[in-house]
Amino acid sequence: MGKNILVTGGAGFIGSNFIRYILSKYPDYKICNFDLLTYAGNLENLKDVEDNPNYKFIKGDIRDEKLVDDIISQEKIDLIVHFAAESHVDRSILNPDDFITTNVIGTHNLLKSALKNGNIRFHHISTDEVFGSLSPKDPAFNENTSYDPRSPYSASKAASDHLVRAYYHTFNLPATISNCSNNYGPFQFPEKVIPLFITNLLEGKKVPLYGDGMNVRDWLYVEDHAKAIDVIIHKGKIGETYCIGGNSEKTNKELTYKILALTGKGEEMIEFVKDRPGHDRRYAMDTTKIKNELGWQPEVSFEEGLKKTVEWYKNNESWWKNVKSGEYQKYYEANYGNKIVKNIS
Ligand code: NAD
Ligand code: TDX
Repeated sequence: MGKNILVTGGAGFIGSNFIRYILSKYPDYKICNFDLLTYAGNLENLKDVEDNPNYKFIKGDIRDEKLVDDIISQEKIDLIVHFAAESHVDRSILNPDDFITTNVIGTHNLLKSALKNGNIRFHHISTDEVFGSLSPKDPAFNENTSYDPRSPYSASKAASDHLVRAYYHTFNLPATISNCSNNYGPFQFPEKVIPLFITNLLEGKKVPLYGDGMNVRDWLYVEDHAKAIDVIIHKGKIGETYCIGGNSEKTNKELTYKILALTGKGEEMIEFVKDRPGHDRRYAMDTTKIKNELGWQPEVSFEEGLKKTVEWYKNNESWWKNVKSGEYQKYYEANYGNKIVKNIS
């Protein structure tokens, strides 16, 4: 039997890659993409699927409780995959308000509506950042690591994770959570370090490396994340959390040198800048549980993924130039405004 999936935040980086993956793998699944189109939402990310009869886009805000409820009931949704969030740490330092309303209250609206409309299966997309910061020799985070968020972004994501668990334990909502490490790949907004550095270098600009450049992140190619979510929504155990990661820890300096090599630039393009306040030193994920219980592991190595990503940005200059100039925000008006299938009152 096919599924009728509500994807929130599907016009963003990971959500759009997930939608493309699911539509091509499951021809009998329907996807309703519900997204506010904030600065991070871009319908150009889904140009190739917008005419697919199994795909529908609805513009709206997960903070709008009535709209969320109307869509979930009218679209006869039987699975919610919840990506929508404010996702950039630096923005959460400058202005945390939207992080609290979208990530916490928006998630709560979805949970309430999932419960009310027949206890709908709910998968919540979260991050490794909820676990805090590791020292160089600490063991990697796993599903039993205590929460210790340290930025407004990670604190808001932690709060949303707690609410999902509360709805499972208190109301038996059939929910799962995944906490994933840093993603990279096509269609990532060039505020995040990898696309920012690639596009800066392609434009002949310097790259701003924070602090001493020795902070460590674990990198996962975005399609591997989509595959992990696919196994969790099909085989994951209700009430469980799964840690997802690339087993690929790199210092930011190491990462920068790799990007310099792939773009043919030298180290004079690095500019060391003031550190991010509260900058988490290291993230790392232990992915034993999802590997042993669900048979998932990353397929794309960091070297291969980064090479593909640099190639993608080289070949899709108009996409990122539109994003950097702000032009992309006109795409919805020009191409999509009258294509919304249903107006929800
Ligand atoms: P993104 O910023 O690229 O996309 C977020 C999407 O959510 C955008 O399309 C935006 O328009 C939409 N959105 C924001 N506020 C909304 C609202 N109030 N109502 C409806 N839609 C709204 O983010 P991403 O990098 O694709 O991340 C997706 C999810 O994955 C987030 O929950 C994030 O916390 C999580 N995550 C991201 C990473 C990463 O490395 N990018 C890693 C682990 C987890
Ligand atoms: O200009 C920069 N210079 C720099 O040195 C930027 C934007 C970042 N950095 C550093 C900070 C981090 O150590 O690079 C590292 C990665 O930074 P981001 O791309 O901002 O990602 P991060 O803060 O690690 O958070 C990301 O991973 C987990 C996503 O943005 C989150 O949504 C996700 O939950």
